[in-house]
Amino acid sequence: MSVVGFDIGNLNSYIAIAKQGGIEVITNDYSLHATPSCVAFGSKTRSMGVAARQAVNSNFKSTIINFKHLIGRKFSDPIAQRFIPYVPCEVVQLPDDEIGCKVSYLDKSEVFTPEQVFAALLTKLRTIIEAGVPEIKKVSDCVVSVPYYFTDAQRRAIICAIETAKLNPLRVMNETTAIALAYGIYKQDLPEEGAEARRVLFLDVGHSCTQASIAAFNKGKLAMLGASYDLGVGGLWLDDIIREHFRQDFQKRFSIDAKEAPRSWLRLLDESEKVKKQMSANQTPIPLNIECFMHDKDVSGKMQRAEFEELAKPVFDKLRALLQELLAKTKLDASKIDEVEIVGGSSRIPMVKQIVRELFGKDPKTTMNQDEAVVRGAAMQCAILSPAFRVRDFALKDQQPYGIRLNWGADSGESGESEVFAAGDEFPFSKMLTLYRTGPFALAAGYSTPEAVPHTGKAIGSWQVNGVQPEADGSARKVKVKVRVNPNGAFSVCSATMYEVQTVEIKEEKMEVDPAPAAAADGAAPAPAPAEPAAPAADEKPKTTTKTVAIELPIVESLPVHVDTPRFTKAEEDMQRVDLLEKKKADAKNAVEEYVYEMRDKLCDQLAEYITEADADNLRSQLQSTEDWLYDEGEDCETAIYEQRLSTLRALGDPVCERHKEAGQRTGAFDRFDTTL
Ligand code: ATP
Ligand code: MG
Ligand code: K
Repeated sequence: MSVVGFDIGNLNSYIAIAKQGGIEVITNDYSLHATPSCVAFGSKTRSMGVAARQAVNSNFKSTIINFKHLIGRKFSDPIAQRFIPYVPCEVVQLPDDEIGCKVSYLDKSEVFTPEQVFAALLTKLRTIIEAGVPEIKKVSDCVVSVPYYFTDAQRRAIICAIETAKLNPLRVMNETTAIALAYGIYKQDLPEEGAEARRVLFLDVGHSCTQASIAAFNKGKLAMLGASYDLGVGGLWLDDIIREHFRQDFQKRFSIDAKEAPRSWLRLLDESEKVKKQMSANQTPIPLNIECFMHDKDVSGKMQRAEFEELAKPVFDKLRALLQELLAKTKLDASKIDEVEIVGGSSRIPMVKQIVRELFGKDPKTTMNQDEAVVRGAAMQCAILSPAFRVRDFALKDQQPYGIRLNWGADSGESGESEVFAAGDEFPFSKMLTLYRTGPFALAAGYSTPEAVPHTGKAIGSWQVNGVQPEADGSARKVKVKVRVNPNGAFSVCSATMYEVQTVEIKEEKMEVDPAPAAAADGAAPAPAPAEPAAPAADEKPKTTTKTVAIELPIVESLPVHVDTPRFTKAEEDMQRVDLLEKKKADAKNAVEEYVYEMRDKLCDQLAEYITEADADNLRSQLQSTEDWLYDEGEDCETAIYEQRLSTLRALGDPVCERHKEAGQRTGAFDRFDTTL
């Protein structure tokens, strides 16, 4: 059983697992905690994470980064459009305005949706765990975090991606809430229940976005009080500002426009990021040098913190504004905030700390691991939900980012509309709604304040409720509709119940008939035939009464999200098969290579006295020809051919090794014999 948390950042992803001793953030195949959120396709296989990101320059057109905000969005969505220029491969508009990442894979042009790309990255993360954590053979149960402002469509698209990667999402959790949970669960000094809560503001300054939230803590519980965000504040936008500065600088000094060459343009963004990071620790000018940048020209430049802060002022102003917005939203004065904890890679920037000091009159705290706070919270949530773990009780009250309105048309009764959930309402939560209808009807859900939702999809979905019939006299019938925001933050109409009043004969004088629907005596859900008029008995008139029977109505759901999980799953399986075959081949080739080098060394050394000169010459020449072959036609062969090569060499070499080993064992035996004497 796996208890895993994933934080898929726009730049870097993190994995944490729960162990009996606590939460552990694990390292990847390159011994790093951060795995770049990068997926690349190639002519033989695909690669994800570090390998994919390192090879971006040579595989530019088939590499995907910055895709987090493309998931669950339409191509024409302004936010999708804002991120598309930062995706190296071509991003195309598919039918229905869907987004496609066009790459070359297995020497064919292929298009993958952002959900598929996300699934590929998750597949990589799961392999990292399965290959690196001995006690986890197979990852299934997990919690994946998302920005708190993600809409219904985005959350559903993320779930599709998780399922495509054959993982079981115990929950899709808000990043803000994950940070608060990671903060609160181990704190021993939280105010007692009933005492004034400790209010902590968490500021997560990431790569693509910044989120701020306030949570109230008491012993054993936390409640989210509010959150704000800005998709224009983050490391990427700062890198972009630095890059633009160097672009103009290079135009003047080197007469080149870096924007004209996509590879150079991306390289300059990466170099700008390096300069930015160094400026966080130094006030002195930071040099930038790139050899062979464009048109064979070397370029150089420099930047200093003060200059950067001036250029990036618009971004820092937005950071101030989002913090002020949060205080206004929660109606809390800065003095009411007990602590400000800063996390996220960009919280290392001195100006971020300065802004916190300026607004809150105190130093920000950095007691949490800046890079791991989100993933630790996600893994902790998974532990709480998993039957495999006993976690101390900790109650968590999360908030919905948007109000949700439900409306119904005039087709079978009066039309109407109601705000079923308000922004800031607690979730998960269910509510009941009573309608009077004469026939089937449709319900449509959308956001109460569409302008506050950073998504072009303002419709959440529609639900057709069938099976409604009018009362015998043609009047409308009472229908109760249950609506719910589930633990993943997704809305749905989850049930509709019609009530039918039936006349029934009283068989036993004393029997009480409970008219409450939930207590319907027979407990049968399907509609029984309307009670027939009671047949008059021979001597006395039978007594009748009425009872209400609850009838579950069939609902047809239609959502604006077009994710084809079965098709994605099939494609993902096929790609995994190719990856696996390719890996086997690479392993087989490696084995041949290793054997060649190992035997060559040993022949000059420990094996020399166990082989005749002539045999050694023969083996050496076989090793040489195999090595030549590996660099020539053996560069890329079927697995079986490598295996064949290896066994040919082994037929010559292994007996020598065997003789050497036996000799060693003989001496070993004597040694032991000697010491026991
Ligand atoms: P997001 O939260 O937007 O999805 P993410 O979680 O991948 O993205 P983080 O890992 O929190 O983002 O932060 C990455 C950003 O932090 C990058 O832009 C990186 O350049 C920046 N960063 C990391 N270290 C420093 C530093 N020392 N100084 C300035 N910026 C830094
Ligand atoms: Mg992040
Ligand atoms: K548990």
